[in-house]
Amino acid sequence: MFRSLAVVGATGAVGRIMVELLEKSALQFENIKFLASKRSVGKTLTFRGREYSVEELRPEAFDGVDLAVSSTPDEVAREFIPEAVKRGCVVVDESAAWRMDPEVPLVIPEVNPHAAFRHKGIIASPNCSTTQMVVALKPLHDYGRVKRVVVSTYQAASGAGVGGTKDLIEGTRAYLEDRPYQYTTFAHPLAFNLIPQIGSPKHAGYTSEEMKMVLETRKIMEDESIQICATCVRVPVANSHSETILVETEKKITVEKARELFASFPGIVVVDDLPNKKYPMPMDCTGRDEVFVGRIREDLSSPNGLVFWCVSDNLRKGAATNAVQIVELLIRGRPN
Ligand code: 11C
Repeated sequence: MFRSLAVVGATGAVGRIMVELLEKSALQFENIKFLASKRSVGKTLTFRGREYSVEELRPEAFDGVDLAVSSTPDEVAREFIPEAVKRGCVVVDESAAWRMDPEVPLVIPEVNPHAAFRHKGIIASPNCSTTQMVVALKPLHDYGRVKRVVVSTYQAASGAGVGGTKDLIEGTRAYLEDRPYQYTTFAHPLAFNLIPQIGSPKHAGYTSEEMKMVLETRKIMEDESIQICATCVRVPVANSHSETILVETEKKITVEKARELFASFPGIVVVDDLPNKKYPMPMDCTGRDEVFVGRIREDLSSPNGLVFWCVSDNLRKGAATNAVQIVELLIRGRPN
């Protein structure tokens, strides 16, 4: 039974959306508390008509808390989550700290809900660019078995946090006014530019973000044989990540079949009408909880290849929405 809930990182970009989603949900808790770093202590926030003071994130804050949703930097998650678990709290964690730990399930409720119930105190929510791709791949995999994926991402500034959004806005303004701007979050100007590096160099010339897409996808899909080649690029878009996904399957999937598979999968919206200029775009997907797909077409260069465009709000399904859906799943109970 989960009677009390803590929202960790409640004042951050993802945390605020988690609070908003929890407020709108049907979930009921006897007690709820909002935790954040020392900097935010004393701030107040309103939840279902009541005002709460933000409390400091420290080990004792988890005493008597049954369940927590957490969005913090990785090093904070590494330090505090074991303290929460030690106190009997189950933590749904948005950070990358615990995702690849073999003891920790990595869960997207539409894709691998069963895994959540194998938890030993921590359930991880995937990286935003991984989540939207895996939601889109799942119905194709179930029908035709995915063998290989080539993905290029077009990732929004908000993926790098509030500093990323500020850099994009201030950098754009400075560029238009022909004055210098010192970027604080990005290593290069983002306004009117593209940066083909997200994360740090990780493996064989791939970045940490690209390797997350490879390793997290295999873990969630429970299929180590899926071959994935990812290139992750930061683009001057405020919010919502976009991806071009080329997928090769064992069994051929026609465009009509793919449309049918996508349309009947929970959490996917198909927007695919090229002659009428209709396809998902980051501006239209921001503030939405679903994964949008369009530009669905056969790969003319391989027999069983399918290529499509995929957009999703990285702060929502890529983070807050998925975490709150995991909470709902835990409370609903194991699927049959
Ligand atoms: C970005 N995907 O867009 C990253 C942000 O592992 O949760 C999220 C990093 C993560 O920069």
